[in-house]
Amino acid sequence: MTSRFNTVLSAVLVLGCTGTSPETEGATDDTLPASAAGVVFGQAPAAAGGIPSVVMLSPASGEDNSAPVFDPNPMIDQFGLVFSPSILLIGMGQSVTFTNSESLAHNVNLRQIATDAMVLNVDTDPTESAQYTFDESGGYDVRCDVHPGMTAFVFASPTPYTVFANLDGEFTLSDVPPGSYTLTVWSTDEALNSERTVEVGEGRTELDAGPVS
Ligand SMILES: [Cu+2]
Repeated sequence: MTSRFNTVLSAVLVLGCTGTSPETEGATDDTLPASAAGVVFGQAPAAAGGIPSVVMLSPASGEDNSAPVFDPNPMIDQFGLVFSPSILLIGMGQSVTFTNSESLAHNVNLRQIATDAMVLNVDTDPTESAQYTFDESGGYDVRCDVHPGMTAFVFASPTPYTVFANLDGEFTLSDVPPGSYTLTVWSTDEALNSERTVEVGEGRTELDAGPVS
């Protein structure tokens, strides 16, 4: 049994060497990065209720997940009777500061969409601010109870490889290291959510991010 195992192992090693030597020769230019990051693009569902789809790539277990793509100090200001920005992408666990830069009394009413739970409801008088830490991933509606027209949207993602699609559903995500990922698409219309395993290569990779049929 042992000798037969060794024979098989040797054959694999020989095949491995034969298969990799041309690539090794081609990679001798040391000006090239060891692993060129890829660009991922494709078509996700169109916006639902004015909220764009969120496209997330979660690295397979053991992969580095520390790419610093989110604003380290995310803020939403209240000025001119609007929240600005009106949509905000953050990393799960980040704190968002809600500021009020005008001489009107506002309020921040934050609702977690998945649970329909109100997680923050504070008055923000002129020059005051409020803060909330998004320990749970997902989408959140932001409203001002004083001014019903004031709305915003926050998405807290568990992975740095995350982007809002445009209103038509088109998305592009840059600087993604090649490898295996779970592609998750989130929409306020739950019927459009999907999850699938994908491979990201060097260069450009087109991914189908539509509903799984
Ligand atoms: Cu207001």
